[in-house]
Amino acid sequence: MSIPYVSPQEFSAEILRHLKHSLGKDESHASVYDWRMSLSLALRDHVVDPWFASTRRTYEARGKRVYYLSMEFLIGRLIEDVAVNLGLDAVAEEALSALGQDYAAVVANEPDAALGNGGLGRLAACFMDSLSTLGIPAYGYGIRYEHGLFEQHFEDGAQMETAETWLAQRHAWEFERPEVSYPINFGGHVEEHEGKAVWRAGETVVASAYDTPVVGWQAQWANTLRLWAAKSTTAFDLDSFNRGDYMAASAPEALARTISRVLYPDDTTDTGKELRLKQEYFFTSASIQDLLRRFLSEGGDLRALPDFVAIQLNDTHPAIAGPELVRLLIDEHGFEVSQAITTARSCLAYTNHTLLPEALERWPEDLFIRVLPRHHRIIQLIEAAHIAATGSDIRILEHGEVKMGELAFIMAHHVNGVSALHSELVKETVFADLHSDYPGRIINQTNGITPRRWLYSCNPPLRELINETIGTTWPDDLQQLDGLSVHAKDPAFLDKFQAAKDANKTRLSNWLQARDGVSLNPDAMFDVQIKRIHEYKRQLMNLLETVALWNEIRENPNAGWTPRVKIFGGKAAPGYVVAKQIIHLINDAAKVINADPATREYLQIVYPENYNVSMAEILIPATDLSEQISTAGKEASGTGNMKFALNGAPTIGTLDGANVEIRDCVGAENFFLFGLTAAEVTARRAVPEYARRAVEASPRLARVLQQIEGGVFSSDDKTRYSGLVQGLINHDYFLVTCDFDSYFGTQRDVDKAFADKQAWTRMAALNTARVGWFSSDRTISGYARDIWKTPSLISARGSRQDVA
Ligand code: CJB
Repeated sequence: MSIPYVSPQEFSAEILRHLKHSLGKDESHASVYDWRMSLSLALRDHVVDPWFASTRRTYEARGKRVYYLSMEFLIGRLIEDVAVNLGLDAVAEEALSALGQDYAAVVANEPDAALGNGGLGRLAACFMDSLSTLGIPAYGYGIRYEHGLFEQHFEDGAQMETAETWLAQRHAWEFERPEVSYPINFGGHVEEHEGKAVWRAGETVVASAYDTPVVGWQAQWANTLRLWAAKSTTAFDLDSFNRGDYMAASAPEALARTISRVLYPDDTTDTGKELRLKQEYFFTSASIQDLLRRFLSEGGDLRALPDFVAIQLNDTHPAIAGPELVRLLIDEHGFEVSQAITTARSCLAYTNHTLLPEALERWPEDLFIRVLPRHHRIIQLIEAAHIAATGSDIRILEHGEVKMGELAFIMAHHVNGVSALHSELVKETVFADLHSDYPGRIINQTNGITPRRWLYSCNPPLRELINETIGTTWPDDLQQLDGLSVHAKDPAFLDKFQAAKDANKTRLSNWLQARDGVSLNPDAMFDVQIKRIHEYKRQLMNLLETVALWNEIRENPNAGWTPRVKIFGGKAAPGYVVAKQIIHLINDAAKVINADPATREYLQIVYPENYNVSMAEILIPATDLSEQISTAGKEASGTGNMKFALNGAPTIGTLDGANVEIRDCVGAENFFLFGLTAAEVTARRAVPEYARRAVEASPRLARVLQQIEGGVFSSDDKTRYSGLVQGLINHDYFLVTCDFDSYFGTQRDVDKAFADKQAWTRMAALNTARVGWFSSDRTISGYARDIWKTPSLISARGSRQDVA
């Protein structure tokens, strides 16, 4: 399907039509919000035709659909994303300018849809973009949280959280589907009637659908992101109202809505909370009911379900999909137990995103029975079938817990890790026994990122340079970037590459100046670590290195230091005490170090509040050095690492997650490697007092720790960081102390490399040229080929394959 041409004049008229008829505003009274809504609605209009055409084609094809179940979709803003995929980005900008509006300001008025915590949620959003770009019929299923990830503020350097309110305004992109709703049951008990189980639920809420079309590159295809909102079966209790009890009158609605009210803000450890289990079951059950209804409405025979339905579980959060599908097949469609389990398994696949033991969900069995009594019985049947088939020792129900990792694994036909190293570690560690029970089930699909958002949209100067150098067909065939490699020898090309980077650095500087009143030295190296704050991601090690560098610059101010701006960004889970201390320490250190006239020229720390997807889009293109410094074996993949490399920022990093594959692609000479390997990390942990020994062996580190512990950065509360420092010396599970010297030394190699401007730019350009493989189009093609067996319904750009 080709995109119909729309002139800027026509598009202006469409915006004005929405301003008048959808917003009810006169031009002379329109606010930036009104313009933003009108622009969004005008763009959305153009998505509808490709969306309908894709749906029609999917029905005609009678093929398989992918259902991507995810608790999180970290979407960010959509205006530019949609405009770019429709090919209307320049037109939209011109149209708004002609109406006297500042396009950038209108775009920036859109709140981020922050329905996710971090990498896992952002991956789901990139996957939606790629599924549409590749023309694979797919639905994303998730929760329409009223409040997305909290907003972060700093008070005297400490993180404070306030509720995020993206839905306080109308969400421009969605279509409410009041007719698409399903009852979701909780609690109660299970009765037996003539050998048949009957679940008498204690409580029922309604899942109500909201659809957002997701249009792919050049509008060749559009899929649906269907998010569920929880509503009450009885909207209002009139009896209570008539008695004057107004609170009780609205209680049913308020209680039901609690389920989709707020995103849990902890990305790894929030298990054991009843509401979280209810959220998981709520959206999973609604999604399974919905896909079954669709299948049956097309006249499908449920025994053939796996030929038409591929359900991907994004982590264990939707792992209840297995028992739920089995329950529906047995209780509502008369399947035998073993037939139901086999059928369900043939539909289901599970992606593991972490080896952190605390992230593998486990529910107290009594809580689980209370909330999902029928599913508990089904899980017993699944476990029995698994033991009968394999003779395995592995249980799903054990020590009074329901283990969702084991459940997801046993009910999936494939389990995938998210980088080559991670997938191997999945086989060797968390799922070693199940791997031997089911050899071949674990496979790898290395993560990827959408180049439309993470290069084309967020980095206009580099986009234009690439277009003029290798042509314009790279955004859906990212390996074409390899064509830049030959130009990396050409000084004229490198000058332009550097000019693009400088323009992005200026844009970031202006943005920070306007937002926070912070000025940056544009000649300094922008050294950036942005991600959730976690001990394993080792923001603390970065800070310790910064303090050590500060010490050394003070002592030897004329040693020709490479100026650096250390930029941090990220949120800590509100209950994660150590992570919040690390944030506080970074801010405290920033205050002291930034005020030091002796080092100001060379070292600055910046930590903008409330890091989110939109901030990443400004920071990443402006970055010179990408910090990917997790303890080896702990970061499953990382995806920020890919975004930085793609935007021409070499990495300083460990051999962890996808860093390993990035380094293989860009070449060891274009990557700053340091630190222990995953195997060495394991070995080091067996050495008694390894942290204390590391500190004793490093006077540089010992001094920094003394400074922090002694209150150099916390003169108002000198003992504020004693727990943090003692924790490092006595435990240091993430081996900050052991990797510190290697990290510090490698940073000095970075200093030297950065000083040779042209060599650095060459390295940066080669990073861009060589990471085309990390497109999420490649990742999704891998899932489609190895797991889902779903063909693309687009044959080539500009025309769709005739599959009818
Ligand atoms: N990840 O963001 C999360 N949340 C979790 O609960 C578990 C893992 C991250 O997923 C990303 C996407 O696969 C990975 O790149 C990242 O390493 C991992 O921490």
